[in-house]
Amino acid sequence: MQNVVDQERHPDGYNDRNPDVRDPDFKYDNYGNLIADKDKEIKEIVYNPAWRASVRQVSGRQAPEPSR
Ligand SMILES: [Ca+2]
Repeated sequence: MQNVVDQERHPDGYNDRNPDVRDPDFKYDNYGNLIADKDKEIKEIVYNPAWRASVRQVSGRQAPEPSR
C-alpha cells in the first residue's frame, strides 16, 4: 500500500495528514517493514534486531516504544 486518501474527512475518521496522492504516505524497507508514515507524521521507524520498533515523528520528539 502506498497511499490512503480520506475523501470523507470526518473528524472521527482516518487522519489523512498527507492528502497528496502523488506523494506516497508509506515507505517500507527491503523486508516489507513500515519505516515511515506521512499520514501519522512518522518520519522514521527503526527496528532493533528483535524487530521491536522505535518511532521518530516529524516534530522530532521520540515516541515511547510500544509495550509488549
Ligand atoms: Ca494520505
